[in-house]
Amino acid sequence: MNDLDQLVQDAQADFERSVMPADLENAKARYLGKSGRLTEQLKALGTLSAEEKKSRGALINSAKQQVEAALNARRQALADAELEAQLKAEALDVSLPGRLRGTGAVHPISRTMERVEAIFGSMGFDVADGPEIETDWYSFTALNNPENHPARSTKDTFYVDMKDAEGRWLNLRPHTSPMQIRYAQAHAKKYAGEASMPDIRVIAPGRTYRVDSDATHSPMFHQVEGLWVGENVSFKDLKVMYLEFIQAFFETTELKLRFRPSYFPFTEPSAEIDIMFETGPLKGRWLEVSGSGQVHPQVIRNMGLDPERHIGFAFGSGIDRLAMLRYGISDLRLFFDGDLRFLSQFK
Ligand code: 2NM
Repeated sequence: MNDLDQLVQDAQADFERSVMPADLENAKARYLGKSGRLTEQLKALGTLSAEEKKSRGALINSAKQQVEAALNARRQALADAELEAQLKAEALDVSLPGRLRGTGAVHPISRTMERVEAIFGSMGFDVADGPEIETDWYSFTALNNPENHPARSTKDTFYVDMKDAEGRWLNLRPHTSPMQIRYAQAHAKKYAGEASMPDIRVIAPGRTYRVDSDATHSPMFHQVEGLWVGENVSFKDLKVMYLEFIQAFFETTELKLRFRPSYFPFTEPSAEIDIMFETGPLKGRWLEVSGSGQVHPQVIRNMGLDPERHIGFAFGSGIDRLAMLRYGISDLRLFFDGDLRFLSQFK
């Protein structure tokens, strides 16, 4: 084998060994670069006679063409391999089933709220909602709370850094009663001067706020309050109506209701409502589910009504507690943690 054949063979082997494009370019330089082996051969031509130059030149040219051909072939092979790898990495199997978008669910508190609204709706109650940031008058004064009542303190109630028209700090409503007052006022105004007024029958569900936080208290919680005021509404109506509600809510008639004397500034007399299941996992224990009472004459007056003529009752229940009882949940905080392992059980 002559020296040029050997050179071509070396170049071909060198190129073949190059795996990365940069290796190949380095290999190329060893043959075709400024001081590459082929270039050196061409430079050496200068020392030959014209006759020898011609024949040797032809041989070198042929070798150069073979080296360049090998180089181009290898370049193409590397480019092909790279494209192949890229296509493989980006492979898309169009026959795979699509990824489904997860279906959401209504939060258990919202579901409970909707349930409560549907039941009271079926009994002729309107549903009212309104501001969560309230004035001192609606949250406390209208509800017959004395000036120095502890509920007004910052230990119990959240305040907003803004004052109302009377110069008193706005609060995050600690109950939905302000909405009952607003609703009753609007109703009284609408029928003012008329010979008679239809009964006020309304529930106010919604978010409420108190400075309190543990397994059974959340600083933001949910309440539903109910109000029924007319010319001939009695405690008996409250009892019948609440029994109807609680039986519908828990989908059982196998429970007992108990009214236990209590105190609220806005009702007189006042009572706690307890229930006891006669069957099921909660069987045999009295459970407090609501506060209630006959609306205090001063509160009736604050609604814009005459307590000599209008009388009624009100109640307030914790929606979160009703939801806990209904779904068997022991820690209230689960409702507000946003943990999908908990929430997706309510689909
Ligand atoms: C309760 C307990 C008893 C109540 C009173 C009123 C209003 F607007 F008539 F004054 N609304 N809700 C009430 C009565 C709330 O919650 C424990």
